[in-house]
Amino acid sequence: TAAAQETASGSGDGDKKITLGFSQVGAESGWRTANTKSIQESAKEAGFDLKFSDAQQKQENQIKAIRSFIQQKVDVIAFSPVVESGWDTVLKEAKDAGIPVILTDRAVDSADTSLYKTFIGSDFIEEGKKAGQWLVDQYKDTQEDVNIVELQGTTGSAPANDRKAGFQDTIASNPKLKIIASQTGDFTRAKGKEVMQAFLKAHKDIDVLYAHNDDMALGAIQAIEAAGLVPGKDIIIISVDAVKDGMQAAADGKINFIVECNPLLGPQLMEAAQAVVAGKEIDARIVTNETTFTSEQAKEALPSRQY
Ligand code: GZL
Repeated sequence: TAAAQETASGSGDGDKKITLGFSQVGAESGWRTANTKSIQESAKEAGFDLKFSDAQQKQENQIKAIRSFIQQKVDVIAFSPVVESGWDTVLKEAKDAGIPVILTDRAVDSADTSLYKTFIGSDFIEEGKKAGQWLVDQYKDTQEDVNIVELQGTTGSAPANDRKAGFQDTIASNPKLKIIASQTGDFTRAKGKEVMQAFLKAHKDIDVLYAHNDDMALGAIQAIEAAGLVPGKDIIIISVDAVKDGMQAAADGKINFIVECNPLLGPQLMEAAQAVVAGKEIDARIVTNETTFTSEQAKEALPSRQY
């Protein structure tokens, strides 16, 4: 592999430059932009040769990129799988080529966990539960039904599946909390706005929006305001990510509660890559640290946010 060859950099002390092939989902959201920046900056700092590919949210492009990394005999492959299923064949090809694979951000549903060394990312079920618990607490004394609409992330993706499951399981403790409509906004502002417009046309009595990411929530806010309603007041909004634009909307009272999803996975990825190339054992699961913000807390935290 590339690590076996002396580096052309003439470093002289024989240390081998690690070549990392990374396949990114796309550039669909503020979260993704921050995640890409973290990976590119961390690779540079670690002195890696980074081969980076953007799949424009298409699984076939990620599979093509992984096959190309195998052809180039990179030392280690990492990727954020756009959807959970359909990876076993290409991951087996990487394993047969003796190239370790690291999952970041999103997980795969392969039964064979020997196909990758570790998964570095958030616990999305936990994120859904945090969102649901805040809503349960807000409405614990309600006598009326609370009508909720949900903007789901990319269909088939781990964050969409798990944020939905975690939220649903948690609000089930109060049967007055009802999800009256749920549809994918594909994690983008444009789609979030479009689907929220449709929700507003179909339902005159929406009390709460649960958006699986800030970009869809921000798109939905445009639709809510265009309908003459006040986001954060007429419709309570819960979102996930806590990227700068989302935190600004929260500080402005347009989003009422944000569950943080930390995109800064670069340093942990480089550390894990170094370890697997050196043949060291690493934890099979590395969970990212993250918290939650009310509007007040968002206002306080905003000045120190990195992304
Ligand atoms: C979550 C990540 C999701 C973000 C979205 O780890 O996969 O994808 O929540 C992004 O903003 O598009």
